[in-house]
Amino acid sequence: MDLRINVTRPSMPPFEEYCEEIRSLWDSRWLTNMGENHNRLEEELEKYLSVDNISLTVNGHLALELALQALDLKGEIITTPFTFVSTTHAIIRSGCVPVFCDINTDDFTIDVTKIEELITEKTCAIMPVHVYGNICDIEAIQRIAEKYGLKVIYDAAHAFGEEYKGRGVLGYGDMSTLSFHATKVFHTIEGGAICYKNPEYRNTINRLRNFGIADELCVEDIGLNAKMNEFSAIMGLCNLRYISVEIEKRKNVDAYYREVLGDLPGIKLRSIKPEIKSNYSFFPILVDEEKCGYTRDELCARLKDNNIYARKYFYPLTCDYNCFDNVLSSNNHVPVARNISNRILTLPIYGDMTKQDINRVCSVIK
Ligand code: T4K
Repeated sequence: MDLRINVTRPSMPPFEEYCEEIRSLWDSRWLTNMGENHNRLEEELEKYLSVDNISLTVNGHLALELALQALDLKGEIITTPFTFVSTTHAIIRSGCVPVFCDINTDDFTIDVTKIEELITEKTCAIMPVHVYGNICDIEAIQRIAEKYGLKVIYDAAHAFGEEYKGRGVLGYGDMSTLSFHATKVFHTIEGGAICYKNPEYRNTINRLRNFGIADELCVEDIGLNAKMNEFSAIMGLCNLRYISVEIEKRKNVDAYYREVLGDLPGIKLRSIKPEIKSNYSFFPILVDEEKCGYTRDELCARLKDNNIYARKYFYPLTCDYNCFDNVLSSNNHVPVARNISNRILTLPIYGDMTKQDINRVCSVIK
């Protein structure tokens, strides 16, 4: 049997480089709670991502929860169910109610033409998701948010380093949250961040991620523990040195997949709009059973038989998970999201993926 190919494979800095960087921790014994490397990573990321403010967190999920808490949101939040369950969890765990909007057929992000009909007097925010690094229609979302006085928090877990019309996407909306999980283009093993324009949020977010502690005698908010530790921060500092190379390698993988799969009947590749600079974090395909003679599930199973682990990101839709049975209304009208979710398959993609690996995946599909 050929070696297993997973949907992704974390990039790693050279072993010696990471070891050399963590050596200082044995002297300083400062391992977490906003250490030197944590603060350095915040500074370097602000520069690399061209964002005004960034606060690191222990993961992407808590970045979402902290963003919602820092903005003190109460009420309904318009979002999409075509996402990782974290987005929906964060809204509900923050005491808000997700209202599901349908998505676009071409880029799987929120369909901005359907947002306004979902707005009620209880709506407080929109939480769109830059799915797979496809960028939402940020200009239309901004117009709607301004018209109705709504906050915008982008779940930008997949959108590290992406640009829209030459500008970093993380500068849009009130806040954008990132995931630095091991499976992401840029990772800190586990980690995440909140990016925001308004510097006034900095104290609140940084206090909230540290139990709400203002000083030794004063706990100002009911916060939590969402601090990134020094080992993770150092992994981030090391990975950041190689991020351009990693994205370039992924671009080549993406291009080769397109070359081999481009004309295959029944397999639709997503297009990346010319105004977007992508990070090539996922390689989704849509399977059209009528044209190719097999279903997405059959293809996924066949790949697995060949030791290739593609993933059905995002199936089921988050609104269909049974943990939400008693929490969410069941009459969500999201036909496009449902159709895409039933046909989507994300193929393996990572910087070190060889042409031989890609040929193996494509030959099963063919
Ligand atoms: N919002 C969105 C839109 C998200 O997609 C995510 C996370 C979040 C919010 C929350 O961010 P975090 O709190 O996670 O930072 C994976 C990731 O764990 C998750 O971060 C990611 N999205 C989601 C799309 O994918 P699973 O449950 O599919 O992970 P798992 O363990 O099945 O791993 C996927 C593949 O990666 C495996 O086939 C093998 C490979 N892998 C995985 C790990 C952990 C490795 O090669 N090495 C590893 O260390 O969720």
